[in-house]
Amino acid sequence: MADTYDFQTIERKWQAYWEKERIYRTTAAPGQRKYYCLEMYPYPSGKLHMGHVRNYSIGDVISRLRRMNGWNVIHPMGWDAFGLPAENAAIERGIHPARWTWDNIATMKAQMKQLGFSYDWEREVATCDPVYYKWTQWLFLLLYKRGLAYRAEAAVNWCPSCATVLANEQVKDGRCWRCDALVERKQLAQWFFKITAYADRLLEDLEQLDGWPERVRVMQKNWIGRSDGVEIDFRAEKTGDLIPVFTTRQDTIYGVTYLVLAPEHPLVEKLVRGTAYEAEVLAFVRRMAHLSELARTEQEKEGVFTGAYALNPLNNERVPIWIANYVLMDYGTGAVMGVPGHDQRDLEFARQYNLPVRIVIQNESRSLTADSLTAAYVDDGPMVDSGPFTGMYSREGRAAIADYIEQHGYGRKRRQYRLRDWLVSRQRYWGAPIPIVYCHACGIVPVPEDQLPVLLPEDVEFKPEGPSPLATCEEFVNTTCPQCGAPARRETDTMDTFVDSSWYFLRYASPRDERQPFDPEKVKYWMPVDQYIGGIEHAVLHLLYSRFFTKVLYDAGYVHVTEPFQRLLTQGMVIKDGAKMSKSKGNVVSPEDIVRQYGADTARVFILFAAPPEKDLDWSDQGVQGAHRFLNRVWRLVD
Ligand code: ANZ
Ligand code: ZN
Repeated sequence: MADTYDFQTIERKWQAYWEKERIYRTTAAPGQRKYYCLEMYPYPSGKLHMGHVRNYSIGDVISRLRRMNGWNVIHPMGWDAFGLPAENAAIERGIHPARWTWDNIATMKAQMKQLGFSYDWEREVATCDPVYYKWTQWLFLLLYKRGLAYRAEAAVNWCPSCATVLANEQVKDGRCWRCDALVERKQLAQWFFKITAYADRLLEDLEQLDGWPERVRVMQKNWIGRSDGVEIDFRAEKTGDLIPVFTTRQDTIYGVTYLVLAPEHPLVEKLVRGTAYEAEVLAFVRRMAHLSELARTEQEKEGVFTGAYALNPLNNERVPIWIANYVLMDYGTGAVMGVPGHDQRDLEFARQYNLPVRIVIQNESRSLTADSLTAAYVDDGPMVDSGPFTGMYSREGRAAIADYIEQHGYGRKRRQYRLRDWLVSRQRYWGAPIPIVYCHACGIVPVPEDQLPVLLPEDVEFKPEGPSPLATCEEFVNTTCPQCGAPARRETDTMDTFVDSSWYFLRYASPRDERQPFDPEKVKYWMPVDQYIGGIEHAVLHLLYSRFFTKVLYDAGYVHVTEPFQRLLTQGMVIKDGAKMSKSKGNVVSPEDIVRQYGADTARVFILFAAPPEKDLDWSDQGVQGAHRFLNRVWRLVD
């Protein structure tokens, strides 16, 4: 009897057998209970890292258990294959993005097979494959037809290092999610998906998702950021223009001591035109125009007085109008009422510029005075110095003042969201071309469905700077208008790769279908995903976008579910020496080495037993050896 088992021979033998017998192949079997186990597909970056191994080991063990319990389990895998790194490889090393991507896919697929994951490889998809992105383009057209895709000029997030725009969800603390560069603001015409039309449903349906971690639900809720408040019409004293402000704290209206407009507010120019304040105000506006939202709101509060005044509709009081960095144009109305007694940002601003502070809500346990106030009092309490509302409790005051304002025509109740429409165009080559043509006579013309896919031309030039290779590829750009036949130009932006991943879980149901994105009958059998497993970093990106797409497809009658993922497991990180295992930290343990030295089962057993799946896992070489010894003991016992 040997005392260590020959894992190499065993693994090779059985993996070959599984492949030959196609034992992980699944087919829809109406009547048999199904289980859809899905792990987030990887970006084909080159090699699997330990984070992948953990994610996929968890999914694999769930799939295997379900199969053993008699469920018809679909367990597919694919590739999130469009994206910038491929393009950078082309620029830096002269390898075509397609070549680079497909090579990486081959390597990573071989690694997955070595690890013994039980995927049905016959369902494999790669989003960069024309047979896949044809349907991504079809979905773009579906959204366009339904009024959910539109082109607009807007101040957008621009990553100077990736040389492309980003969606709001892709800006983390003012930086690019991919490369960490500071994001700038630019005024550009771009394509958007109207995810805001689904804000209420995306919010309300979170309640059904009781198989999701509470943390992710809270993150989505905050990201959608619904708030109920009032828009109150102040009036500019000289020009007579209405200045609506959005507030959730109308109970503090008697505490307003100034008004603040965002630097881009359309009234700013008119208010200062021809006055002594004009030059200084416009200089401030110009300076702010270049700063990102983060740079503006995280910096010290800064502003200038416009010289103009506005009237508070409730008490006719005259308050100065300022502009400041901390008010954003794209939230609410781009104007706020300054209440330094009860809003911290306003208090900081008021102290800086010597604006009056007024207490209109009292702290019941400790009486507040305006002069000694060091932190704004933001809680509820009895209202003071508030005209006819004095003595009311602020919570009731909010409702009473909102009604009063509507009754007197001083404003209106309003629901406001933080969520913005999803910016989906990217000025890059390696993505699905947006299927749109611009014609002089017809304007924006969608490419007819029977002309899909709009193929990415292969023979283009990759340069480190300047416009995307598509924009300079004449054969691609020049086309004819599908409507009138006149010479026309193609859209040269490609789609955000998050569009590709917003529907891949549906494509797995019928991955080779050439007539439709997915077979509704198959989707009916397999969907929803019963268990989804992936990283928390997608809490408001992929997971929100996929929910949005599913709802659109539901409304269009293509799917029967309104939510794609029944249960979600967000696995913890793999940590080594106190830091996340990553190339940049130089603390990487390669899955290949572990497999070579100890075998796939050791790698998987260690990863599954070293920590509960949701918790971070501390990598330990002794732990790996321990797992290996344990497997040997099992083997000896059975042998
Ligand atoms: C007066 C006030 C008094 C406020 C007070 C708060 C406390 P949420 O809950 O996130 O919707 N606000 C409105 N528009 C803004 C903008 N464009 N840029 C920056 N701040 C803006 O927040 C609503 C509150 O955010 C509003 O209520 C407004 O400040 C501010 F004691 O109005 B409040
Ligand atoms: Zn970037």
